[in-house]
Amino acid sequence: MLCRMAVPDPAPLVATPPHLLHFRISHYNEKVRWALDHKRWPHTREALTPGFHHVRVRWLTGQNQLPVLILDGAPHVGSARILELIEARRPDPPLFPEDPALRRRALALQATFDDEVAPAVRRLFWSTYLPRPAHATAMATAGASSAVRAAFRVAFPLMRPVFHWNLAANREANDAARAVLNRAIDRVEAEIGPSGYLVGERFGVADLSVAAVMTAILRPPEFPYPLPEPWPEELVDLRAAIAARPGCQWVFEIYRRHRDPSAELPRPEA
Ligand SMILES: N[C@@H](CCC(=O)N[C@@H](CS)C(=O)NCC(=O)O)C(=O)O
Repeated sequence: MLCRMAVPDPAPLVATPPHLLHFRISHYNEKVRWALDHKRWPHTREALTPGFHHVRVRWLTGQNQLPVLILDGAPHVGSARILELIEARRPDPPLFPEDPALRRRALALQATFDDEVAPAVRRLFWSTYLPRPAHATAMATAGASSAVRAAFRVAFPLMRPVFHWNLAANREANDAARAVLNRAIDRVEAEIGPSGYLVGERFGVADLSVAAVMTAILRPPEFPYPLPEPWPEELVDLRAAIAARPGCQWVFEIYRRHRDPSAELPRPEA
């Protein structure tokens, strides 16, 4: 008699690529894009519009912030956590130092720039746009459809108080943010080692995180989503006032040498 054995379904041969929900302009989002690109990990991206993203992101993750990386159907939030996941799933080329002491230093630098510097530079960046509806619309909706651009322009006066509140953007806070920016540049200058990197002998998570956070103001030419022209005058002045400092020149150099080309896949037509 012929026995029929139950044969399990074969595992799918092609895994679904990671899917990134992101804001094009954002430094936290740039950390994740850069890590995916550095690992040559093909992925899809979906750019959302600040202010219009809430329903989708809250429904998906229970919180409001991007980046969100969807891996095997599960959404992950927090750029530092996402970088860890990317490293675990795609170890080569490594971004995290193997040596535990170097790894701790690299992660501590990342945490300082994520938690203290990134909110301050974001406040400075947005403060130059909030008084200018046309500039803000062009910046926030770059790459979006004309319907989204028109809706943002109409909704901007209503959303502006929310942006102000979310960013805590006022004169005193902006002065404090400027001081944070100057201290951040001092810190970069103090941390650059003889290798030219912040931690150890090779490019890694500290360099990527610090340089990505500083793009909020520095906007190196290799940043994958250039700001629409013209920029607000205050942003031009702010960048010009710091760009020649060695810490900022280091950011430009890291971008020139290490900002890998995009590993984004074309998205299938909806
Ligand atoms: N700690 C988070 C911060 C992410 C974050 O602040 N994202 C901002 C964009 S720069 C955001 O999504 N803001 C929208 C909101 O708060 O509604 C990370 O590292 O990913």
